[in-house]
Order: sequence, then structure tokens, then C-alpha cells
Amino acid sequence: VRLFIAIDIPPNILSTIASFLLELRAVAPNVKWVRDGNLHLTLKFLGETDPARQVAIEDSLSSIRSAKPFVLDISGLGFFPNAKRPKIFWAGVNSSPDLQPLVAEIENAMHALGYTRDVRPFTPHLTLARFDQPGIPAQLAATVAANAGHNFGSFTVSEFHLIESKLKSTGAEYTTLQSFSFVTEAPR
Ligand code: 3AM
Repeated sequence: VRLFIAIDIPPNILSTIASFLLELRAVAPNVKWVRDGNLHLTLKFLGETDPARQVAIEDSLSSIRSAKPFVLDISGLGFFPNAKRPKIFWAGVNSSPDLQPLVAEIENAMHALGYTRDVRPFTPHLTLARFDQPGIPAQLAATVAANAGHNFGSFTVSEFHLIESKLKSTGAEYTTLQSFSFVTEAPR
């Protein structure tokens, strides 16, 4: 199975993003747009995994804790690696400082199970579209430039998910295998 670890985006923010993207999708039909329901914040890509290892992964992930829930603010639009040769069109994610240590813990836990550490620093983002041809429609570039600071709202996060990705001709299909609440109960 092909696995990754991610944070879900609540429905109200998904629909805010979806309505904003309607116009952009129309001006850039040749770009591979991520289906609205598939938008998520990827924390760690595990890739092809022997199903027999799933229990060990879940055991490890269920012990990960952070002191408190954190707030994610979906804000800004841009391209990786840059607007000239875009590979990915993204919405930005600003978070309270607790996100990076959580991701580092996930990295460490998965490294202990034999997964390679990501060499690139974790840059939280929502992938909105992927480019498999060079170049970018002028109207898409213009709209993104004009909305570089556009805000899509914020939400509080207290769990992440282990997700299976099935690659189909119609696009990726994601199934949540297990959810992990990472917030320690406050002592009374
Ligand atoms: O939604 P994003 O783009 O952040 O890009 C893929 C997606 O993350 C990423 O894993 C998420 C679920 O598919 N991904 C796919 N193949 C990958 C690979 N070989 C990968 N990330 C790193 N290495």
C-alpha cells in the first residue's frame, strides 16, 4: 500500500478554497488540479509499504504527542520551485510554532521504522495543482500575483491521519486508515 501522513482541512475551508479556484481552473484547464476533496496538508510521505508493517506504523504514530492543539492559517498562493518553472501551485500554511516539532517527531518515529528522512526542510503547504508541462497560463500567473496574500481562513488541529493513496487513471483516491489525536489531556 502507498501511504502518507497528513492533516485534514475542514469542510468550510475546503469550500472557500474550492470557490476561489473555480475561476482559476477555468483559465488553466491543462493544469492537473487536485480534486477539492483531496486537499490536505501532507506531513510525511511514506510511499509503497508492505501492509504487514501497518500495525508497527500505527503503534508508533499513536505515541506522538504535542502539548496543545495548534492553529493553522491557510493564507497566500504561490509556486514551487518558482513562478517561472512551476511544478506545484500551492496555498500557504501558517502555523503556530508547535507544528514543526510535531513533524520532526513524526520524521524521527518513521525513521526508526526505516523510512528515509526528508532532506528538504518541511514547508507546510496545500498542493492545489501540479504542472506536467512547462509554462503557466498568463491569467493564472496574474491572478496568483494579485492574490499572493489571500486568506482562506484558519482552524484548530488536534489530530493527523495515516492515509492510503490509490493511484487511478481518474486521479489519486485517498482513504483514511487511522486517525491519531496528538494532544495530551490537560491534567486537572
Ligand atoms: O499534497 P502534497 O503534494 O503535499 O506530493 C504528494 C502529496 O503531497 C506526496 O505525498 C502526498 C500524497 O500523495 N508525494 C508523492 N510522491 C512522493 C515522493 N516520491 C511524495 N512526496 C515525496 N516523495
